[in-house]
Amino acid sequence: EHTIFLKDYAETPYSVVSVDMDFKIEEASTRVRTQITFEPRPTTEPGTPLVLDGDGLTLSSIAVDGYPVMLADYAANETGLTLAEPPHRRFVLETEVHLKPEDNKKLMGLYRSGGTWCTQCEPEGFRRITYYLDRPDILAPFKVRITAPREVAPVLLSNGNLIDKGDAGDGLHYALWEDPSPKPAYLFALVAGDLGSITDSFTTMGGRKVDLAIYCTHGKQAECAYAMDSLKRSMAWDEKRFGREYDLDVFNIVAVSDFNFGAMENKGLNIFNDKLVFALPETASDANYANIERVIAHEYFHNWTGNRITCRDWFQLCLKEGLTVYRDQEFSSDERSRPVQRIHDVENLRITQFPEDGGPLAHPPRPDHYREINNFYTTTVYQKGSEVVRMLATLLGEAGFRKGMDLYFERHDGEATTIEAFLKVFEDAAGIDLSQFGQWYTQAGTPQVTASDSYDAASQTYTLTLAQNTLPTPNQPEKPPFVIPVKFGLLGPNGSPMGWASVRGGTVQDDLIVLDSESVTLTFEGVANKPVPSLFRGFSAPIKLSTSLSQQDLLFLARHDSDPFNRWDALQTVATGLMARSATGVSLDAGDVDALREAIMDTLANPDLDDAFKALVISMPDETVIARQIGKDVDPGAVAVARRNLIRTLVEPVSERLEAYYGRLADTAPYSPDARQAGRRSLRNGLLSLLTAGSSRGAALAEAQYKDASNMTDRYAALAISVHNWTAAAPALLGDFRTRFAGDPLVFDKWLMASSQAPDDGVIERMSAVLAAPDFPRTNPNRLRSLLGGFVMANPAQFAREDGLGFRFVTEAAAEIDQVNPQVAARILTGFRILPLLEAKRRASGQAALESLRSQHQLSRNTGDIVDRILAG
Ligand code: BAL
Ligand code: ZN
Repeated sequence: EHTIFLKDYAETPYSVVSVDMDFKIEEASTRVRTQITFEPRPTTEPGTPLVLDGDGLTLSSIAVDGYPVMLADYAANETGLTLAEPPHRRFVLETEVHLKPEDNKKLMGLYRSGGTWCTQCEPEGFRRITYYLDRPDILAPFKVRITAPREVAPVLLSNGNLIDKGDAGDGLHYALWEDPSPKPAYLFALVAGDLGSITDSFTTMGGRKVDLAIYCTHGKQAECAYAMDSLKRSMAWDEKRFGREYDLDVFNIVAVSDFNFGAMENKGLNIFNDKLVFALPETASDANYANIERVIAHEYFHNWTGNRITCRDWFQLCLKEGLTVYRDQEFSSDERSRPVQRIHDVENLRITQFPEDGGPLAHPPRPDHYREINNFYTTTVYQKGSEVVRMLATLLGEAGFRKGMDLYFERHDGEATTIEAFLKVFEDAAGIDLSQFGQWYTQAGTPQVTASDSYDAASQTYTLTLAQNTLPTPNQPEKPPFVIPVKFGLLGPNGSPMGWASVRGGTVQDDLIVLDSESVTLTFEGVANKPVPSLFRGFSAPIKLSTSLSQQDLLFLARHDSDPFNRWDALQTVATGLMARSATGVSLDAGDVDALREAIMDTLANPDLDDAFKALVISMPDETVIARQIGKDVDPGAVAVARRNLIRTLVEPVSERLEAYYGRLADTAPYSPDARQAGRRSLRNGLLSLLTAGSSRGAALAEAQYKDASNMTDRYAALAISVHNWTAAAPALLGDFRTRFAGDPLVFDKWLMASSQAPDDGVIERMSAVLAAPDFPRTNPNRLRSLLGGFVMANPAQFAREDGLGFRFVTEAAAEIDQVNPQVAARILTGFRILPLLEAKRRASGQAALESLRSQHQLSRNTGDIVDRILAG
């Protein structure tokens, strides 16, 4: 099948000067008339054909400069439209097509969600609306006229500013939108429907008043307030932190229920998956609030990093995504707690990206080939892409990084550009060479860094050796060394920072070592006592660290390190190590477990630490992280058991103290989603989780909390904990939750998610029944992802059951979904990337399930690509 290579990039022979679109929306179909002004490039030979993209379009009419084109002079098929010999000058191509949005269940292009007409064009949806040069390096100003029945679609929106509107007779009305900034087609958007809204405004630092609106289903307005608040804070933050001001008079957001992505940054008209807009304390959790804030910010920040400066081609996706994730992480850090945000982001990276990077779907943040670009909206492009930007900021320092960013905005505003151009601004701003650093963008795989050290008391020298190694990934057998920034410190015997007189063997600048060769040995002189090293503070690089630190050293760091991230990480490393050992049949030393318990209890008792941080410290390592630590021949069932057993052993002797603490944290103030209150709730729920897993009274506490909860955070936590531990009350609580919130689709997602996490052997049968129910909304991505995505990614013990039932349940469901929405099906199947990690029998049954999916079904390109890569890996 057709593979696209980065090396084949070439400009189109024609550029687009401007685009005028005219949509006539009717119940049954939508007529799209498009006038595109083209111009041959100076180097284009006369007679060069114009080849436009089109996907599933049927051409009704075609004209050039107002004259119909003869049948012999063009060809239209399933993939596009070719004009054999366009004029060798500026000309206008006019085409007309008719679309059936109602039938569009791929949710790419123009479709209907709950009666509302809406669009999703990134990456290649615009070609499902009209014939076009549908690639990100074609930038043009757009004018869009929408005509629709006033009754069904009183709201008519597109990108940019509204310049005209009025009555169009026959019960119709129209709106004319103009977007003056040249943009790629993937940022096009249109919305038409009967929607409610909330409005507000923001005055930019330059004094311009911007009208803000969030549109939603009638009656949902009150649920949009937090999103609006987040938007205004995002706009202010981008001015303050990056000097970036908004550029249009309006900023509109529309919430829709059927959406493939989380949200989309269309110029001036963001379209959101409603789960990332709607929030009320009774139906949304603290995590939902934090996510809404983050994604509202993310899409807003794209206005500069993505829209004004966009990507030359889709290989450069992380130019906008990695950078924008970095920006949203920084925003959340500034709005909430920086250490807590960092820990969350790293946990997420380890749970999602490390498995991708270490498995058959591994690819660099800037890939060099693809079969299906939709399969590259990955955690590697997004989250690892952000880590790469963060390393740049670490290497350059805050001021140096800002200087480079300023140059980026100045030099590339209005362009479609590349990773190379991005790196060049930092090279120019700081006068450094980033060619080796650039390998982070082009090489896949998580580097393993090994640290070993020794201390010589007689000479008071401390020697630290750091070595890096990266295992081969698909198509990349050799991995030259990366540039790895190592933020570090040395701790003295009483836990305070320790200095040194001089250092030999490599460059150390303040608290930063740059590891840019296979290994480096640093000799620190004038070190008075044997230190404990704290390495990769703040997780200064996306690597896996192995050290020779004893459990005692790690727990020492957990108590004393001045870096909160490493305090957390040290404890997690100890817990992960114990669980991994126990899962592979090693019996644990009681003293080791006692020491871990003591460190946890000391952390909980520490008045200097905030609740959100303590909550992270007591949240035990994810099963995926433990499995990765084991590395091969994993039995996920044994991992789950080992995890549960260790928690039980940790909790039993201290359950009364934990329960008392849990009681003291009961909320007193009315609900607010702020970080402090949310932190308190997460600590309380963390304690509940420990108690339920490890004490006889936990199940009853969870049941009581479920019943008494006054907000979704506490109710859902109690439900999820009960299900995860499959307490006696769990089935009844699931039943209650479903009926209590019947009719709220976003809460139904929570129910699906919780249900899919059940550890008991009945879980697959129950999920099959839910999926097979005639009223299950089988075309809605959120519902499918909650049920199947939740199962595949977060219930490894049942997904990877020895009898293969979990695998087959997922492949059979995916085969059906693939007929309707290939993007969703492909995404769910990425869960099979764990196969190489599993013990032989499970691995074989997972492979068999994929083989049979491939041989028995005509798979979409999306799904075929994922299945082929996993089986080849
Ligand atoms: N551009 C697709 C959705 C997002 O990353 O914002
Ligand atoms: Zn994005």
